[in-house]
Amino acid sequence: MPDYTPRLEHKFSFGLWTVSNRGRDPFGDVVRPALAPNDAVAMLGDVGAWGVNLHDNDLVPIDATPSERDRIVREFQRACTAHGIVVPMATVSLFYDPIFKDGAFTANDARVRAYALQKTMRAMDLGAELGAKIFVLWGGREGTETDACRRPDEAVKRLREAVDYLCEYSIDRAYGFRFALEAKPNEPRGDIYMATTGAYLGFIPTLAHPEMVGVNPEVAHETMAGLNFLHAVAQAWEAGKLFHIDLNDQMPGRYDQDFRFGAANPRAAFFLVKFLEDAGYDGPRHFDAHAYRTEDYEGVKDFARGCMRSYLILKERARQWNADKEIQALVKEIIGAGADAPAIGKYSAQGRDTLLARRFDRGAIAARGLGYERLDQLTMEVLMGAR
Ligand code: GLT
Ligand code: MN
Ligand code: MN
Repeated sequence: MPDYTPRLEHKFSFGLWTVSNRGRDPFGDVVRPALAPNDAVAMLGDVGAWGVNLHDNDLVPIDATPSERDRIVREFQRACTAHGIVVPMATVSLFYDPIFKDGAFTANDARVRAYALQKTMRAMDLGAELGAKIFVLWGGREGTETDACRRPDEAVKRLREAVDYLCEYSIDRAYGFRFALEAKPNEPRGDIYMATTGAYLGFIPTLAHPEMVGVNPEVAHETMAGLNFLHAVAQAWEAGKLFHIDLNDQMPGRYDQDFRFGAANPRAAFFLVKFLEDAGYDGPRHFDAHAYRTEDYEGVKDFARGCMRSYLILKERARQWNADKEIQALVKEIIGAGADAPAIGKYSAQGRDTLLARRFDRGAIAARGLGYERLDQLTMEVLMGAR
């Protein structure tokens, strides 16, 4: 029987806001009592997680005095040490306080934009103090209900100015942060700028320090946009930009569900885990999800354990898939097709002439069945435990 026990080397992390989620939604109030940050850390230690991530105000109230802040941080550090939990990532809430009702870095009021930068710099101070090396920026309110309010290209310019400024701050303070930008198509705004991971991958090369900035794709967000999450992750990975990842689950076309990892689409989750493991991704496996509103804190633990266990089960299934002789023979056949084709490679006059002179038997090539039905069925049988 494979061992599905989470271990530190798996780098499983949870946002403080995930296990402390109290089940409030737009139609109903909280269903669970408040969970203090230090108790959340104890819970994470108990279920076998490796890390905890946080927004500034998940830990320090927005109106805390400097001495209150320092005491809270000290006690939190003590709790992390006591429960063997690290803080790999920090972020900033630029969406909860009413001041951000028109966005933060892209807001029309210059005071809001300046305050957003100040708040983020302080959140970076906090993250650095806790040992975080990744800083996530999720622009939850960087968007619109009406495009009459600003030109969308102006929003892009403001966002660039803000990220450039924050990179300089990280360099100035020698924090060594890598920024991970997180896309979402909509909710809580009618439309959010930078709706997809692909949009951020296009934005990053326009920054002053593109090497410091990558992405934090989230399963639910790409799925809300009706996209294939794995493809976004793979493109980010190939570009060297997969700095962080938010694992959860989501049915397409619904509100932002943030379900337990693997709960809605285990097939997509399988291909994702297989990709991350095959590629050698060694960053945090962060679960940005929360328990059903039906649960008490025992149910929250079931939720957290379930995220990690499903990841490890899918990892084991991926190993089986890679070791399955019938599957591998099929894959070899598929990938080896057309071995006599002229090599493409780098453009040259000789290669050009060979390619232009080649006659292709279109009919014969097209007539060949590819065997993907069999391959997919075998994949599903591995996934369903029938092999
Ligand atoms: C919020 C959001 C998440 C982001 C978090 C980071 S906060 O819960 O729904 O997707 O990753 O700001
Ligand atoms: Mn997220
Ligand atoms: Mn989400």
